[in-house]
Amino acid sequence: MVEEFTEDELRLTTMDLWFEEKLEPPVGTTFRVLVNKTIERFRSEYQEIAVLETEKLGKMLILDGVIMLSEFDEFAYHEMIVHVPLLTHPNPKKVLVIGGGDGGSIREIVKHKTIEEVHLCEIDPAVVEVSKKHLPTLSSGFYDPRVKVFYEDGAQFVKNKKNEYDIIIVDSTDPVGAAVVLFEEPFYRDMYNALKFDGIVVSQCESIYYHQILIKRMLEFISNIFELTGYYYSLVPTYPSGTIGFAFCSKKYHPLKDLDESRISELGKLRYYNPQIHKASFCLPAFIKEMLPAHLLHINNDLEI
Ligand code: SPD
Repeated sequence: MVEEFTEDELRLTTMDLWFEEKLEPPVGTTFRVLVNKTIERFRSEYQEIAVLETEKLGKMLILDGVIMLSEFDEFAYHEMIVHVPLLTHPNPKKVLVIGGGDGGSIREIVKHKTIEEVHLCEIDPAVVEVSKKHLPTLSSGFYDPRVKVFYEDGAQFVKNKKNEYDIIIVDSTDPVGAAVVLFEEPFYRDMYNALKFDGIVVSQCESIYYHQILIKRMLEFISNIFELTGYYYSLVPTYPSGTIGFAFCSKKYHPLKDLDESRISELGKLRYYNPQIHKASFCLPAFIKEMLPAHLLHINNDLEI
């Protein structure tokens, strides 16, 4: 928390705000929202962090000018990145989250009664601090006694872990700067080794509209490492293109065949996830199935609904 912004810079964000997120050149996307108040804006050791109070979308967390979440639709991201793998695994006890310093994924994980231990490895302590201070609906899970937070580089953290986790969730930013390694093959090999014999990784894997090259490259190396691979997505309007997807990487369990619907009742009221959306989220549009060879999508190819 070192760099303060001038009055002029702050004024820019107090009336209304246009975000322009740079995607694969030459595409950018612009998102407009009326901002009532800039609650925080500062530069941490790793990035510029902003928390805004908006007119229609609740509070928003912005890292380096990229929307991480809005209170309006974050449930559609966090419920899907968490409950799809946790209800596929028959008995998830120990989960690691890489990134996810806002706490949204942790909040969903601790709803599961089977969970004994949750590790969160976040590189930037300032994200956790800001969330605890200003985003209580996301950060509530940090106070659960099963949760332990590590402030380390996620890629280095998993290198030292062997046969330890039932599930790893990669709740990352986009592949820029320190997060680039989280989209590379060595990290997935290390996560494979950090999992128990029947473990699952689910990772943030961008937009089927804007990131097809990235998705194809990742599924190619993931399918050489994991026994079962697939791709599913959620609808999150404040992200570019309104969708965001996840790579499902599993040693044993299949999200369409091993889903345990009986445990959903223990999660309380959810806003996006249900068993139908769990299965339907693996249905891919024709243009994506054409772009991704069938052998990269073991899971999606087994879809029968
Ligand atoms: N394009 C932004 C993607 C951000 C995904 N991660 C968000 C973190 C929320 N816990």
